[in-house]
Amino acid sequence: KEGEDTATVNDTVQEEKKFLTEPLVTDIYTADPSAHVFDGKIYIYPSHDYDAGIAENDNGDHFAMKDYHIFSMDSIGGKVTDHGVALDVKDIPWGGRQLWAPDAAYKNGTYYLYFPLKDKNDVFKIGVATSKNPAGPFKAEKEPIKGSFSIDPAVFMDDDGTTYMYFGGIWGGQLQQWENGKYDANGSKTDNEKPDSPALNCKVAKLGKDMLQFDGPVMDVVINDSLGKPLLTSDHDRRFFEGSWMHKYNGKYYFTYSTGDTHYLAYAIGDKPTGPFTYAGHFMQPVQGWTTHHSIIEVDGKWYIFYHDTELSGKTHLRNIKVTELTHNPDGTIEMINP
Ligand code: FUB
Repeated sequence: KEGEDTATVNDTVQEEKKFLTEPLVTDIYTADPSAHVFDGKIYIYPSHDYDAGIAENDNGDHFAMKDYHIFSMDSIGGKVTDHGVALDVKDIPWGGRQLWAPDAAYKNGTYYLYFPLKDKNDVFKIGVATSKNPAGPFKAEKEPIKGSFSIDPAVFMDDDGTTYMYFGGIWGGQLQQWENGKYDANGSKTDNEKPDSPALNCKVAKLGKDMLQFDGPVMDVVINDSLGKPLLTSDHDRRFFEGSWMHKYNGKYYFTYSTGDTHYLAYAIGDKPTGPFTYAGHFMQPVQGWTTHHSIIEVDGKWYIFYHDTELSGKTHLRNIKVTELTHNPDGTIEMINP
C-alpha cells in the first residue's frame, strides 16, 4: 500500500516463509498432525513420538507412543502452545499399546478425541474420549467404538452437520486382517496379496448424534481411475495405504491419503462424502522419513497442510510436525508441494 514501509512488509513475508519450513515443536517429537479451527484458534492433535528402544520392523512396533499432547496457535506463524498431556494410555480402560494418529471434533459444547490403539489382544480399535476443553484433558470411554478397527481416524463434519469417520491403514495398521469382516490373527501382514485385484479400501462410517458410536454400516471408500475402474493392489504409487483426510472445496469432496510404501500424498475427488472418488494425482512429494501423514484446513481464506518429517532426529519413528500452504488451482486440482 502507498506509504507502507516496504522493509517491514518484506520482513513479515520472510518470517512467514521461514515459519512454513520449520518444525512447529522442537522439545518433544510429534507426528500425524490433525489440525482444526475451534473457537477462532488453531488446535493440533498429533501423535507424541518417543524412543521406546524397539527395533524398526514392517509391523511398526517402533511407533510405541503412549500419550497425546495437544498444541494451539492463535494464527499460522504464531506462537505454538503445548497444553501438556491430554490423554495417557494408562487411563484408557481397554488399552494395550501404541497410541497412533488421532483426530478431534466438536459438537454441542463437547470436544471429542478419536484415537487408534491396540487392545489387550494386540488388535487395533478406535476409541473416543471427551472434554469440555479443546486442549483436554480428555476422558476415555470404557470401550472402543463398536464395529471399529484398524487405525488413523479422520472425522469430517459436512455442512448439514452429518459427521463421518474415515479410518484404516494397511500393513501394521491391520486393515487387511479384517478383509472378511472379522479379525484374522493369521492374515496377511501387508495387503490383500492379490496384485491384480482391486486394492483394499479405506473405510468410512457415519457417526451417531452422540458422536460416540457409528450410526450405520462401515462402507468402502472406493477410488476409481479416470476410466471408472478401481485402483489395483499392485498400483503402489496410487492406491490407498493409510493416513486419510477429507476436506470440501467448491462443493467437491477431496479424499486425501498416503500411498505408504511409495511415500506420496495423493488425492481423489467425489460428489459425495462417501464416494466413489476419482483418482486425481499426487499433491505432495515424499518427505524425509518413511511415513507421511497430513491434515488440511482453511484459515482466514487460505488453505494449509499440516504434515510431518524427520528433520530433527533423522529417525523414522521420531518425527516433527510442520505446516505449509496448500493451493487449489482454478481447475480444481491441487498444486504439487515439494517439501
Ligand atoms: O504414527 C503411527 C502411524 O504412522 C500412523 O498411524 C500412520 O499414519 C503413520 O504416520
